[in-house]
Amino acid sequence: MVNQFFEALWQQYMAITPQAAAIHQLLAERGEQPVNDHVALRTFGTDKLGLKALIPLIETLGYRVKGDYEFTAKKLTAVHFEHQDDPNHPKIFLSQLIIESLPDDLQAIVAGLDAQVAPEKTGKLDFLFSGRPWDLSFADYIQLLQVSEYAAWTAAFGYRANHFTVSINHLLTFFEIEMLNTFLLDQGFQLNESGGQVKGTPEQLLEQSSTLADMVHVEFSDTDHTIPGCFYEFAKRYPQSNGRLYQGFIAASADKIFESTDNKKPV
Ligand code: OOG
Ligand code: NI
Repeated sequence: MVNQFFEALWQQYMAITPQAAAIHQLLAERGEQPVNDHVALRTFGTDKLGLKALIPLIETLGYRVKGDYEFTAKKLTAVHFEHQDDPNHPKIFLSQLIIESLPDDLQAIVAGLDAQVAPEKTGKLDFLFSGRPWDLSFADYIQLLQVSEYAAWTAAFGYRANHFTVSINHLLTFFEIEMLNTFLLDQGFQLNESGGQVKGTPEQLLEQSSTLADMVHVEFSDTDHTIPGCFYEFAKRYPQSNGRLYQGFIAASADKIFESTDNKKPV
């Protein structure tokens, strides 16, 4: 069931993220078999769609919440999950936008999206890879974008992984994150430079980098546009004093990873 869940998310992600297949291919040519460290999903913090509503879905897979995070400037909160029986299953990072912190006009847009979701839909696991469950106009997308890039992305793409993450610990031919970054840049991929190419330090037990999101053609209810979609992340974890690799996330780094979808202007 867990594997099927990640396979569904992966197929959905690959369909709009050509760089993911390209990076996989390049790694495979070096004899690598990438292992996924985690995926991240986004949502609106309403009663129907917020963390409280979605956490139980992920728990049905045997996952448990292991950490919570707050991003004050971006008006987000988040949790991360680890699998209770099998630590080799990828972790899941789930964040939500605090709706009450938005200006009234944007709260009204989000309420309009939320109202389009039948309550019974959010009770099933496949909701998490169902894509966008509402109609959205480009005008509303732009209005959200002016205040919260996260709100605009979530409105446009809905329920899907916004990134998968290559575990550098499992790579055979890359040891340092800088080495992988150089390889990706040489191959023509663009990296998220917010907070520097490498986010986090060995002392924090987690180093991360990410590409900039691929641009995706999206059908809005009024006109079609091409906007930033999903990206790829790379993570290297370090052992804790008990010898086990650190499994959490670093809020200051995550804050910058969010900006991997804030790269290019819609066209
Ligand atoms: C999640 C950003 C945080 C990480 O690895 O720190 C994250 C997002 O962009 O939705 O994935
Ligand atoms: Ni991530």
